[in-house]
Amino acid sequence: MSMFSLLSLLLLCFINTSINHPLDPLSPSEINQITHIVHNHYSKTSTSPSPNYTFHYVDLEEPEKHRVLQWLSSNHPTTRSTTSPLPRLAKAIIRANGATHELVVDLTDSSLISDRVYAGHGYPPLTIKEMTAALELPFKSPQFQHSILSRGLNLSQVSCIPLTTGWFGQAKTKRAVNVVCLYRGGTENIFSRPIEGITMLVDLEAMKMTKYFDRFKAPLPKAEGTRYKSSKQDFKVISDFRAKWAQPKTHGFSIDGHMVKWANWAFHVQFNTRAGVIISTASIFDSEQGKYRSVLYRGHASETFVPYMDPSDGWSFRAYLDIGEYGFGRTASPLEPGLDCPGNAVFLDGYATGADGKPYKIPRVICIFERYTGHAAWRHTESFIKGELITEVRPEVNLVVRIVSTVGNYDYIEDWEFTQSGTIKVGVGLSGILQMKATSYTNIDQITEDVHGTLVAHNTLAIYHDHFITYHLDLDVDGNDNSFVKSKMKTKRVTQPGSTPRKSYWTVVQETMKTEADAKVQLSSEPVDLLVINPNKKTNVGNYVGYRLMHGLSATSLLADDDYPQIRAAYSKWPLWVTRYNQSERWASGFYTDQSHGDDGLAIWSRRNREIENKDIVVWYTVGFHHIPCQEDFPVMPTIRSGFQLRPANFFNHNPMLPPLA
Ligand SMILES: *[C@@H]1O[C@H](CO)[C@@H](O)[C@H](O)[C@H]1NC(C)=O
Ligand SMILES: *[C@@H]1O[C@H](CO)[C@@H](O)[C@H](O)[C@H]1NC(C)=O
Ligand SMILES: *[C@@H]1O[C@H](CO)[C@@H](O)[C@H](O)[C@H]1NC(C)=O
Ligand SMILES: [Cu+2]
Repeated sequence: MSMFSLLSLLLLCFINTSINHPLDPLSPSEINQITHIVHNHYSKTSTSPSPNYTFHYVDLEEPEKHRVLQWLSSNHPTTRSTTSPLPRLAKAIIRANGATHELVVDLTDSSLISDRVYAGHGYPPLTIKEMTAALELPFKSPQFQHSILSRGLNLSQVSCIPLTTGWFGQAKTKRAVNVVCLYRGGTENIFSRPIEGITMLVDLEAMKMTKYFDRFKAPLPKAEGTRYKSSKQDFKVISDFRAKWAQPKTHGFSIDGHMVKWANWAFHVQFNTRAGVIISTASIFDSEQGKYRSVLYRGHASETFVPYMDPSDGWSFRAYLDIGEYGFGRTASPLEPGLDCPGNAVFLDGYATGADGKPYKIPRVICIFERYTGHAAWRHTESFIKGELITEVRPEVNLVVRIVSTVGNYDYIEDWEFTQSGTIKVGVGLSGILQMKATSYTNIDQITEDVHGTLVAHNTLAIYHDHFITYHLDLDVDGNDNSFVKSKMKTKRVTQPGSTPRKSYWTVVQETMKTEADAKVQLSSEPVDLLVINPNKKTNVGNYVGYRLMHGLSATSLLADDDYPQIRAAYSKWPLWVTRYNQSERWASGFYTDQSHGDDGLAIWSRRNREIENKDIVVWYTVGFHHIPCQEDFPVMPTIRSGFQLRPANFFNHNPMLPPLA
């Protein structure tokens, strides 16, 4: 046996022995197995030989949290041993004969556990297959052909896009999608050339165009000045950058299956078709206690709400719940090595399920790399010691887990960044192309009405809108039972004159939130420190161990409470909520988001007003942007970033980057 094959054999053994974490995403063979179970079930119960059903959603049905934690404690990253395997279940949402079926299957013995018809409001996400089919319909429509020709346009240059319809108070809804069209004609920037005035409604069950509107004509914005595709000249810059961002060949983290270990951190990374990336069972090694301590049981983007502010025909329905309607994972694209992530990043593939139940791969969908931030992790210069000048600096190197989801025109760059000081920084960058509306205006001097946007180029309005990205943060700070504490800083006046030359100071007034209703927080100008503490654990000097939530841009929705998009995303009026842990409460706008009526979701769950003190709790934080477009956002947007941090606050006895106290 040659050295090479011996090595590859060893490598194979290593791969085979990697632990299957109970939260590992479904593998392609498991997806095939699910499809097989479902197919067997329906071929038994249906008389039709050709199965008439489509897969809209397939996901792991996670084991209960306490069982995952049990598994974790006996399969510790440092001391792995075998325990009895946990059940491996999956959930499939199927549409069959006009009904939504929820199926749960057991992958260990290939059996069907249940098949329940969902009778509530809302629908599962649209399949790529049906969206593609819907976009073919205009080209077969004589009305559409006429509309295009009457605008003097070439049908071969038209691209259409599927836009979810939302819900506007109808008692009964049908699965449908709005189709609007854009023009290429010399540019790849189709979103900058909307063919205004035409909107089509496609019934997705019948796969028929049921409504056709050609309301008005507006000039087609020009192709000039809209291109962003790299030219030969740019290629040199890009390849130079690629070479420079190669970073060292070696890196300081290890990945075993989906478990990542880096510095003092250990966590699980999961690709998910709905959330994009999910970080689970994140714990940090405490060198003083000689053990891993839990921080975050699970964290992921739960929903995004993107309402546009143009109430006119063809635009009023544009208020998207991207994660529930399209999925942050399904819209994620392969990352570019050396450009999206450094050359030495580790790339993970993701697997999704097609409408036909077949698995398909999204290659390089997640990347993991060390970021040399250029900041100091800590430093000090000491010059007040006679005869000595001490300078100690520790450069900051963090670990980043990245995914990019492109939902139509917008690109969301999501980072989960771990620091050696125990912080988890969650960042979201927005780039891509604005949603634009064609107009006859070429200069704002001509405009006397409210056009609901900014004129960013001749004949081109970029409509006002918001981005609310809501995160599900199931913190387990050093254990399950936690409390949410608001610390307010209050200005105090000195009451005893003469005791001090000072007139005022501030002090901290802590308030522990008792119920869910208490824990809806507005982040106004009033300073507030937001803490999740474990009231059952104290540091060496008696402080409760905790993690602090440091917020970034926290804009909240300005729509009226009774406006339909707002009803469906009612939670967006507060940037921060805390709820009692419940395994099925994960999606802020409810599980069935397409055409939802707002009767499921964070705002509804919170109304139960459960107790949250010293309980297993979940924090929901929304990164919010009001977007008033400007000309620099055209033709492609420079990235705008925000996010938040989960930072230890009395979690450790001292700076965790220093060795244990002597
Ligand atoms: C397939 O399902 C659709 C509705 O989802 C129904 O209209 C159609 O009749 C079904 N076809 C067969 C062959 O069962
Ligand atoms: C329409 O576009 C096609 C493909 O680019 C081209 O061959 C054709 O000449 C165009 N027709 C007109 C009328 O511009
Ligand atoms: C968990 O949440 C679901 C959905 O909100 C609800 O139906 C169920 O009653 C909850 N379970 C408990 C134990 O509260
Ligand atoms: Cu925007």
